[in-house]
Amino acid sequence: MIDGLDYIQSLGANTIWLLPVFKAGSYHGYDTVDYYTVIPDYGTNDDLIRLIKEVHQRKMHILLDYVVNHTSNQHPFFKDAFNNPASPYSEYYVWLKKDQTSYSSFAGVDSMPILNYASLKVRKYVMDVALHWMDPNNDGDLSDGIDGWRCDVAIGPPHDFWAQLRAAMTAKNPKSLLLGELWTGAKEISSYLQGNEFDAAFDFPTLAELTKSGDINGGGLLSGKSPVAMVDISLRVAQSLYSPGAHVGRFVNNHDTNRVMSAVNGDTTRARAGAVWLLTAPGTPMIYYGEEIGMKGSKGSGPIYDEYRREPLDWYKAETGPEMTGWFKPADRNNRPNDGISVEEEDKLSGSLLELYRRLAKLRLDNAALRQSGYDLPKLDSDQRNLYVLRRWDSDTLFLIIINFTGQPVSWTTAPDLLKVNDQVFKLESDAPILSDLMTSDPGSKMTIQPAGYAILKAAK
Ligand SMILES: [Ca+2]
Ligand SMILES: [Ca+2]
Repeated sequence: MIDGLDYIQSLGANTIWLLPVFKAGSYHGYDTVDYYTVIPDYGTNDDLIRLIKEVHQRKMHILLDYVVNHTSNQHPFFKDAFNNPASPYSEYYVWLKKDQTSYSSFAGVDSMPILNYASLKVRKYVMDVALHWMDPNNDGDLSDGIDGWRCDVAIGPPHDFWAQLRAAMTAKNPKSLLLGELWTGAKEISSYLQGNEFDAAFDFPTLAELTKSGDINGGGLLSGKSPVAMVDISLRVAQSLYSPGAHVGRFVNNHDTNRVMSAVNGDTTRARAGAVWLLTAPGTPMIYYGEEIGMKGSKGSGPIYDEYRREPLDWYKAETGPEMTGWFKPADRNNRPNDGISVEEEDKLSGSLLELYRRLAKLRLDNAALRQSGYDLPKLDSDQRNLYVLRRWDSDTLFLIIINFTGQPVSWTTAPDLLKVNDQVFKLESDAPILSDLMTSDPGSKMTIQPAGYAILKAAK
């Protein structure tokens, strides 16, 4: 990880979210056995602390994944309490039988018993772990501590617990971030973003409009299968419901969904359009490792499922090399050696997907108008209504991001109204886009945008 920080920074990222790193029962780590010890395959606790310090030296941030809804059934508390009503840890879990042989578990999976948040001891335990990793040697110097938590299954524990945890984290480090995996509807997500619980949440409802199903490829706006209006509505709902200070994570895939390159059935032009959507979107873009080089990954049909969407980052042309893990390499995996998809093959390659991610990230970092700023989805004339058009602006600059997710070419002329925001009037610096793909310019500032084509226009005062 430390050796990979240059690469991560080359994507414009300033924050790293690590999937679970604590000792667990399964390869994925979402069934914790020991919240105080790093998985030996990944390294030692000291290695993690070294990583945190290296990240901080670069003025970056690091979030760890916190599995708080449940533990592993191999966690010592559960092992002690199972079939043992006299155990001091009985109140930590939710028993369905008096003899404590039957219990509530996450998604009905026996290996993940749900923690009992009615217990004050559970709350204290979970908060102690959270605060520990924010300053592991407890000397008040936070440089060895993480910058926040991404909480798994955050709709599990009750609201008042999150408020309690947020308050405890603020007391320790007011700048720390509490990010929830609130995989639910916009209204319910907003109930956690009122200011005293989560600071940040992922926009799952918009993801659902972009790809329809995380498990089935070829659906949603990115594949040109659903109307742009659905994403428009989803972004508007988020804008109106979520408190203005909330950080809204935007993404086109994660470790629980098919990878975006597979979601668009391997159509590189559509993956590129998805990258433009992501890295110009309002909120905070999240890149799931490997999407930036176009790795594929679709849920398996059993008995192995998610591993296919979690293949190791393909660093090398040969799919093997120094420091690259090879923990999952079945014959029917989604990624191959010499398939043109690896960091090594794309790193210096003009026109690669990786290059596009870096260009878009740089554009975002270089322009405040593309980050925390005003945005809207303007109303368009009927012949252009099928285009995705986003405006982003600050006091100096206005960007128009135009993406054609449909299967037909669409022509575009910038209507003068689109260059007016409230009382401000902007002027296009040039009729030519600053970044585009699959687009032709005709005389008289008319453009034709092909399917999966896009254009980013920049205007100034
Ligand atoms: Ca410290
Ligand atoms: Ca490859």
